[in-house]
Amino acid sequence: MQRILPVMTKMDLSTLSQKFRGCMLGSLLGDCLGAPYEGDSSVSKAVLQQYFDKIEGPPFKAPIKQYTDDTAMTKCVAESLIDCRGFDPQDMAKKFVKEFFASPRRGYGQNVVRVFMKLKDQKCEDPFGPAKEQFDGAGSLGNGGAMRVAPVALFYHQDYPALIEKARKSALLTHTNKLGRDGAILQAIAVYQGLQSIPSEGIDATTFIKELMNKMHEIEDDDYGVEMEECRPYQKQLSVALDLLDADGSPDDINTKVCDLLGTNIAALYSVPTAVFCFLRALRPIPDIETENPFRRTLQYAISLGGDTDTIASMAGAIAGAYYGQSAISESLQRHCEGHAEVMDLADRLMAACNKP
Ligand code: F2R
Ligand code: MG
Ligand code: MG
Repeated sequence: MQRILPVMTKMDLSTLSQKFRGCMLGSLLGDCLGAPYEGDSSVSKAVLQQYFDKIEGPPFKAPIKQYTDDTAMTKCVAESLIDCRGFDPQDMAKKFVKEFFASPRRGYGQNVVRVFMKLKDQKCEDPFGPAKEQFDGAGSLGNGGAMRVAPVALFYHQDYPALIEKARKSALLTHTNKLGRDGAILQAIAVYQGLQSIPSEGIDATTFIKELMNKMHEIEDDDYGVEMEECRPYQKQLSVALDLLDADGSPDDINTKVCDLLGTNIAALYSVPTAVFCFLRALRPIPDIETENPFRRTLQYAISLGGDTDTIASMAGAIAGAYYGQSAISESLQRHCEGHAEVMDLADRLMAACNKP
């Protein structure tokens, strides 16, 4: 495979720490700030502008925005990687179950709850078993594996083959359908690429997507064992994203195409490439989104598309945070999100754990 991005040179620890925190906070903020709009068909850019301005403005004291299943599960993934110094399926499954039964009203996917119940009944003896039975054996194609995968990408950022393998296995605890599982792998690779890239050097959006397509080519061809166009759904969606980044037309027309072609729903295939697109589109100004801050622009744009707003903003936020680092994330936005201090602490412990010999 031809490499487009330079191979990661060793980053100094303070930059890496900023990026770990940025990624975890980005994931949290996208979830908390996007959750109030989840399920809306579209969200007015003017309303969102006010919403973000108020939350970011120092005089405004709003109630804390609650996180949802996206963060509840991301925290479990991070805790498990830290406690076990790597991926341990049984431990991770136990943490999912404990978290769900302690706090079940976090807006979990309707069907994944059945996996937690079965896991609880069998005390996580066979952590991969219950997920295989979902949807009459077809497995879930939802974005639940992707929405929580960021800590895996952080933990294994020095070992790309392990990153892919552990992203796949962590998804299989709940999502065995190829689309659900490969969506998690794509999101993990996008976070990895964000982490590798240096903001002062900039990102070329085309290069970023082509690199993702190259990497997904290996994953998808491996899945199907044949070289067929229709067997590369994620590569196809990424090429749509590439076209949309350069598309001519009014902002409304382009947004309609983004929603129609890339999608904003709960399926991984119609939300993970959308999150990647949001991150890349927000590298430059977007009409009707008034902020100089490209991290905030990423979240505001992702939420404006409507649909699965918490999850798409959370995934886009994780990629953006891994790229820009914590210093790009307004403290006021952070303070308005439930669990921000805890998530930052998890980022620090995750980094310490993965750097231990
Ligand atoms: N559940 C939600 N949002 C619903 C509204 C929440 C509301 N705000 C509230 O508070 O009550 N959001 C969360 O769910 C998504 C992640 O879901 P996950 O973990 O993938 O769950 P699941 O159950 O496996 O799949 C979700 C749905 O996708 C459809 N589906 C999946 N696989 C399918 C298959 N093979 N065939 C047919 N349909 C399939 C089903 O409708 C599943 O219920 C995130 O958005 C998170 O925020
Ligand atoms: Mg959610
Ligand atoms: Mg959601």
